[in-house]
Amino acid sequence: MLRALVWDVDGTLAETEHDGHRVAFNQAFADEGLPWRWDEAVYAELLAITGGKERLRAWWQRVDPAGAASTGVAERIARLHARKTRHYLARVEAGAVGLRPGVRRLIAQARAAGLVQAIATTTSPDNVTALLAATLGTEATGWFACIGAGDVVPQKKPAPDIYHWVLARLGLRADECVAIEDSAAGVAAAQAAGLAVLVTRSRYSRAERLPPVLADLDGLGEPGAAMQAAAGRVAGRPWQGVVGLDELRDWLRNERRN
Ligand code: XBP
Ligand code: MG
Repeated sequence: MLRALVWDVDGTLAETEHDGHRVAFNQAFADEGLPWRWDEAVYAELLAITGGKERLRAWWQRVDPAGAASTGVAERIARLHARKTRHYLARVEAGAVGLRPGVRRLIAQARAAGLVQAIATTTSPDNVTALLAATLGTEATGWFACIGAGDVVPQKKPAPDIYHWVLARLGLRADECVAIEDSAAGVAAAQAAGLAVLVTRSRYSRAERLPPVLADLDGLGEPGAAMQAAAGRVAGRPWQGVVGLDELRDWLRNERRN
């Protein structure tokens, strides 16, 4: 039985990487007088390393291996990342990052149906609460039974740690939950913890190779006058439509039958 939806944040709730994180990293570099600038192509590559501090360290090792090995680097990265977080929060609070189509609808539908909802993300906790408040209202944080974010676990996605952490807090089994993710790292983390995964590919993950998943779509879709169908593959077959709880339950039933 489907009891819970576990949402990823970056790329899934919103196009945060494009609208928020990349810009904020570049603003932090400029503040610190660093000659670094991450364009979209470089950033797409760097997204393979999840977590902002981890991404900064990997970049530093690539462009300045000696500097990256010097003393005080961890503090420098922490300071740079704190700056980046301030810029990111300012962008989110200014309304620069909106929810992807269908996210508001599916969260509301799950709430109305009494499903548990939770968050499993590598991004910093403040980024999550700010995004929820700016897009869904300040009360929205309370709609999630548990928010697993950032450094609460030692290993970020693709490791399953954050999903294990969330499942333990929810007191649910993996087969009672569906994860909603946008990227290969997120899919790997959720599947390694035993969850079925609905993929809504984001701007940066459109061309990623993914293992078989519950559904591999380009979004959730939106019904109504401005109908926006999601498209992709379900059980290996082309699918088009709007993702709601009925669809999710059908797909889970079929997957378990096969
Ligand atoms: C998202 C990330 C995050 C953000 C930055 O991965 O990798 O690190 O890019 O956030 P996922 P912080 O969607 O798989 O969780 O700078 O706060 O770490
Ligand atoms: Mg993501």
